[in-house]
Amino acid sequence: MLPYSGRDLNLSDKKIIHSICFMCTVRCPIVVMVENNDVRLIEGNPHVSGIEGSICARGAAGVGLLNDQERLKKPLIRTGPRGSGKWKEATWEEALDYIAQKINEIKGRYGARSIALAERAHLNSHISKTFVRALGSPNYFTHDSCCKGSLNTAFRSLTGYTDARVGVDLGRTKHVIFYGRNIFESLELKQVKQLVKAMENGAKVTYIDPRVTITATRADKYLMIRPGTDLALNYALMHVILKEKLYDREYVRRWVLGLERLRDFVEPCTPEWAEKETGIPAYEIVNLAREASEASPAVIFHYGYRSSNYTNEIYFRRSIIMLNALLGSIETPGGIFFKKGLKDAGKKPLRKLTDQELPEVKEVRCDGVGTPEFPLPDSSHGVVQMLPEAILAEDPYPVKALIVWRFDPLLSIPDYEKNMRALEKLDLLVSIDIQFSETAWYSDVILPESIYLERGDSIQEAAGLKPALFIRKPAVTPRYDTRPGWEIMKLLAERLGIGRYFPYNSLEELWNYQLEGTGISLNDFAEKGFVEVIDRPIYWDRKDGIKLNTPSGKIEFVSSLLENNGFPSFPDYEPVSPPPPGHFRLMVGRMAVHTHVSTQNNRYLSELVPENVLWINRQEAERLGIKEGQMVEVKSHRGRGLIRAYVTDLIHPEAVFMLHGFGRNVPLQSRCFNKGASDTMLQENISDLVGGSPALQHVFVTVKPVQ
Ligand SMILES: Nc1nc2c(c(=O)[nH]1)N[C@H]1C(S)=C(S)[C@@H](COP(=O)(O)OP(=O)(O)OC[C@H]3O[C@@H](n4cnc5c(=O)[nH]c(N)nc54)[C@H](O)[C@@H]3O)O[C@H]1N2
Ligand SMILES: Nc1nc2c(c(=O)[nH]1)N[C@H]1C(S)=C(S)[C@@H](COP(=O)(O)OP(=O)(O)OC[C@H]3O[C@@H](n4cnc5c(=O)[nH]c(N)nc54)[C@H](O)[C@@H]3O)O[C@H]1N2
Ligand code: SF4
Ligand SMILES: [Mo]
Repeated sequence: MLPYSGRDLNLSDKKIIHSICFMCTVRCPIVVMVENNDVRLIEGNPHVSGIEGSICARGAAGVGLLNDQERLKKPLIRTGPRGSGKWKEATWEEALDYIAQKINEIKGRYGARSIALAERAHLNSHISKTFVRALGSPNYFTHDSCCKGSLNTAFRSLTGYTDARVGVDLGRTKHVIFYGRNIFESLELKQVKQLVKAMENGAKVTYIDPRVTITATRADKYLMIRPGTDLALNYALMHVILKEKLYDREYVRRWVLGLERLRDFVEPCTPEWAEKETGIPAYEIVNLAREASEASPAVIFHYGYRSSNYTNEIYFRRSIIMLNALLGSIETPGGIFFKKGLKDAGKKPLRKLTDQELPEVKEVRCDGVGTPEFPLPDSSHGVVQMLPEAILAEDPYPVKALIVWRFDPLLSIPDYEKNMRALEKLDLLVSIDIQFSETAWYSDVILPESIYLERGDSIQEAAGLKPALFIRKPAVTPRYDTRPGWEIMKLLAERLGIGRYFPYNSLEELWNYQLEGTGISLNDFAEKGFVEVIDRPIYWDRKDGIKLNTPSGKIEFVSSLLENNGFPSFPDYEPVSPPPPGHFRLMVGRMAVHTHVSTQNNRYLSELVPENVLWINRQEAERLGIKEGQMVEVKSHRGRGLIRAYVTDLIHPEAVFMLHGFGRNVPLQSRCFNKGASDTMLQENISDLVGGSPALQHVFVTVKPVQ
């Protein structure tokens, strides 16, 4: 008997396909049950340890995407003004020829550097990177900066590795401290399951957030913090840990550079000082430091996922990683670990198109990353929220063509109005999407990609304690005139004279290209949909074998990356300013049944959560005469929105909160059109200029009842 819960489905012509979910980027392994070329059920891959059949609501709702009449069905070329919704249906040849001709014109006039591509990093990113390099442009962008750019830089400044190289061993932890890492709503399925297991085994959870989230309600200890003051809390925790000698002296002596500088720096940061800043009682701070150290080294100060809240984000994220280092929890079971790839398991890594010899691109990036003014953000991702600024200012040069692939910059870069002005300056805007994103709606050409259930993608090398390979396979044939992205890129490249960098003619050829020399073949995926390359976790020896990638070979509290580029390792603490009278800080986030800006029009998910609401503290609401469920106007100096109030005691009085992704303007997305308000319309495009993330929660708003 098959171990699938769908086994009892009475399917004639039954097929079970192992694949990878793409309702969000977490990429959980799934099985898709197919009957007569239609998807009947999707569930988690039961063979994968830590997943064991689980799927989240969004993963199951992938079924709703497949036969959706509001999907993109054919290539479209715009015929009316931007946003007028006037399109001409085109063949693939017409649409691709049109784009190639425009790109060639723009290249001739402004140079290859004026062509940019922005995408949500995905399994085919080695293909899009190759495309941009082969064209001769430096301007390849991912979403990374908007999500976790400052965390990436923080990790590089301490360990020499990006955050992508790091994981948390929640399953074996004894105590985990989350700072607004709302793990039970902003999901990573495997991690949620690991955490639940650890909690059943007695692990403690401390949750810190100005808002009582679902994760807060599951925690052993919830601490309501004043928005934007977590750094003060961490400095006080370090103060207590150092003063009471709670740190792991042997580990710190071997692996940490700069303890004395830290000690001097946090000396004045007493728990009483932090209490005034954060609103968390001093005794709670002392207790937390002591309890965390009792659990060490199986303790995790969770460094977060989205790290794009405030302008000092890099220093906050650094402080979290330093707390782990002080308690010796880096590279240990139940703590934080460095992910190992195929190479660490003694195998040859997957081959990427970017391994080819590609033309060297010497131009500076249009976002300034890599120049002395903006040296630290990761140039392999760029800083995408600087793109609208660069387009508008034509500084350092004009950017005239933008291709977006699986990314919606209009909604995912703060300040909608400014983004719109930037897009209007482009001579060519192309969206590769599966539905009318907000950006697609204003594009010149829309290329419809087949959805993940209809297509395969490049094989995934999943690094971890036990590296493994996963594969996304088509489960059904495409419903409409759509194509997979890897094919779209190749077809476009051929028209631009760079086809030779895409040496595949089919999905199988692409897969075999990747697998070459690894000793692994496509057949190895047949039974379970993945290939394990090792059966035991790989840890580096904590006594002497941690391969840190910093110049000193240590965890650099005093950071050569920062200081060699003119930034301090320990800048003076600057308090975030409280909102001016009559204003609130606008906080944003996600919840369990929606993905960013992708799922608001999904037929099942839009039924579950059709709009967003504005969380507002009860006393503040009463003062403003706002009643539960009433429509309110939220206004910032950048824009406004109308939304229903959710009046509650469960949020700090300085803040209001809304889900990201609502307040949509595309009429052809009828299930979410005009529902709720958009955070992007209210936010200001301000960044952490050291780490690279936008400060999405920098903005203050007013709230008033409507009518
Ligand atoms: N204002 C504001 N901005 C934010 C955030 C916020 O909270 N507020 N959050 C930030 C964070 S953490 C992140 S990660 C980013 C995410 O930013 P985005 O990547 O822009 O958001 P997503 O919703 O993940 O996906 C964007 C687009 O991908 C399309 N898509 C989905 N599946 C496919 C597919 O298979 N193929 C193709 N071609 N397209 C597909 C969707 O239809 C959607 O239009 O946004 C960041 N920006
Ligand atoms: N269901 C679902 N799951 C997802 C995603 C999704 O779209 N949907 N997206 C994935 C992605 S790309 C990301 S980046 C992650 C995001 O995962 P998280 O970073 O865990 O989640 P967010 O929803 O962005 O929520 C941020 C939380 O921070 C709190 N917060 C705001 N200000 C402060 C502050 O000053 N201090 C503290 N301590 N807390 C504060 C907010 O109240 C909110 O609860 O989720 C991932 N998982
Ligand atoms: S968390 Fe949910 S939506 Fe995201 S990949 Fe996993 S099952 Fe799919
Ligand atoms: Mo994210």
